[in-house]
Amino acid sequence: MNIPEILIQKLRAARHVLAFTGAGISAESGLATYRDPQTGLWSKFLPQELATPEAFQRRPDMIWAWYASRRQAVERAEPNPGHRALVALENRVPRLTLVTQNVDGLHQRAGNRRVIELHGNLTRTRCSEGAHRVETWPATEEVPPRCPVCGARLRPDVVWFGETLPLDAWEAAVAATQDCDVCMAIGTSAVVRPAALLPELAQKSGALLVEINPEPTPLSTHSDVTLAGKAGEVLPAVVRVAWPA
Ligand code: BJW
Repeated sequence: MNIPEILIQKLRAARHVLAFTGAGISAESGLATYRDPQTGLWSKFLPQELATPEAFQRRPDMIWAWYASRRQAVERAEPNPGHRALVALENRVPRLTLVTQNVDGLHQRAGNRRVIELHGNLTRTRCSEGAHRVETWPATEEVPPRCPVCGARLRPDVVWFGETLPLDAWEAAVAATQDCDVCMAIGTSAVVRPAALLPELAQKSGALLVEINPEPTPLSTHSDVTLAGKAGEVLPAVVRVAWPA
């Protein structure tokens, strides 16, 4: 893999790198992306029937069960070389901000210390009314179980379509776009807003915009560097070339 010299030089000199990740980085851990043809979740299921608050109102039992099966897949999955390369990067640069759209927690399990989750985390549960997180609840036959505090239904702690992103996470992500020297968009189709705006915001603030993805996306035409390949192969190569052992 040819890693352009401009990227190597910018990474070595960077004070602050923003890594913005999507489902593609976890594909090599065996987790389905959303929009890849044939294998993506949204090629098999309709998002409006599974990932909206209205769908949860209509069929809370079905949606709870769907997320329970995805939680099992996430718990069986392991971080891959792409996740681990971002840990190595965090140890090399003065500051790494890792902003993820992923809900699988694999960056944290790989060892990244500070991860900003824009779309929540499906291993966590929260109350559907009060928004407070819930760790445990009394055993019950009811699906979904009820919040032990207020009795409302429990739901996965993820952001569905039409819901707003957690404000603190969004503000921290936008702040990083204004300060970073290099922004790497990794394994995202860059179509879900407002998250997809972040790489362009970073580029407008002067950062070098780098895309890592085997397929073209709306970002590809205006990225400064495009590395067409799998995150689990490209990211370790970038770190290896920038900081040879
Ligand atoms: C590899 C690889 C390998 C493969 N290595 N790469 C403006 C215009 C139009 C619509 C909107 C708009 N503003 C807002 C909207 C509505 C909506 C939206 O964006 N819709 C568009 C899709 C049309 N946005 C929202 O509703 C958001 N909320 C919001 O805007 O609030 C304000 C508001 C409130 C009320 C009314 C109106 C506005 C919320 C978005 C929530 C997204 N939630 C999900 C589900 C999470 C829970 C769950 O998992 O079930 O988040 S959807 C799904 O998409 C998930 C992801 O985080 C997100 C992004 O997907 P991602 O990560 O990019 O994955 P893919 O599959 O799309 O791409 C994978 C990529 O990897 C591909 O490119 C592959 O090539 C690549 N790849 N293998 C590297 N090995």
